[in-house]
Amino acid sequence: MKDFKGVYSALMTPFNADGSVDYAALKVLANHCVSAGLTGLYVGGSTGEGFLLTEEERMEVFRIIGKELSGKCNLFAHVGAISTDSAIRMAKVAEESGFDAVSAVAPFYYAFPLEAIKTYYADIMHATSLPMLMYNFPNAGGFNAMLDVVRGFLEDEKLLGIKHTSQNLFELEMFKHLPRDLFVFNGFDEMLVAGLSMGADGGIGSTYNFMPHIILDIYNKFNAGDIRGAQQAQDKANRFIEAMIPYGVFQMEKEILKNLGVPVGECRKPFLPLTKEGKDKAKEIAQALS
Ligand code: MN9
Repeated sequence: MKDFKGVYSALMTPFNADGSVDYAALKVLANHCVSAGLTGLYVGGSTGEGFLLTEEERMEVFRIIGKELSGKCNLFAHVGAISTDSAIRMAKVAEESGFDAVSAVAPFYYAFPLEAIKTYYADIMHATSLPMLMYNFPNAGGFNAMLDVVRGFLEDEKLLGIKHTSQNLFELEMFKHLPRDLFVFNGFDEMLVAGLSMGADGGIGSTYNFMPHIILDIYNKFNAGDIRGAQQAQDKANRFIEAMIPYGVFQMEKEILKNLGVPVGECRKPFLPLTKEGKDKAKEIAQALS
């Protein structure tokens, strides 16, 4: 099994002014993340506005990223959907495009029972040759029992690990200490040092798009045993994140990238456009970063 340890940007999806996906900017942003030294990309997830794209757009994003970067960095394709068949169609495109693994949130909206959710994962995992990184994000889908799902797949070679987007770091540690070595990634950027210290193998995050150097600093210092240094780098990252939250994290990330010379357009509706104060704050953050 390939070593997936490391730090991955939850890649944003750039849009043109008319609202269509800007595939040219997508390539630029992906290369910007990889050339900064990140381990790879997590494509089409929450940050990628995956649920605001059509299935065909999600597939096209995989094709373009695969063609551009397959074999050059680690690539995760988020194929999660309410419909198992839709997730499988996207997983097949991710496989054809050269991705290393698929990932999926639990199906949401209908409050499916645990057995249905386990079957959803089994169906996706066995539809392609790619391993599965289960995406645990209880705040978004309301599903709180990913540990029970994972326990049902401990014998299954296709289970790769978990993307843990939750403040519950006791649970992160429990994923890490199952009787099977799984890759566990920290999902809330503002808690990366804490996640690493509870055993995470790395992180996947949205702010990695615009501050990869600070994230790498946290990760490298932590791994070198410089915990104080890692905390200081985390503190630096967190002052930016704290300033962004009131205006909308994704809208701010896109505006910061624009100010850094990597234009990616705005977020898709129903995300609101950034206010004037948000734009000013984004400019300030970009200046502080350059
Ligand atoms: O993919 C992102 N999760 C969500 C990870 O946006 C739900 C994080 O990177 C957050 O955006 C970030 C700010 O809270 O930690």
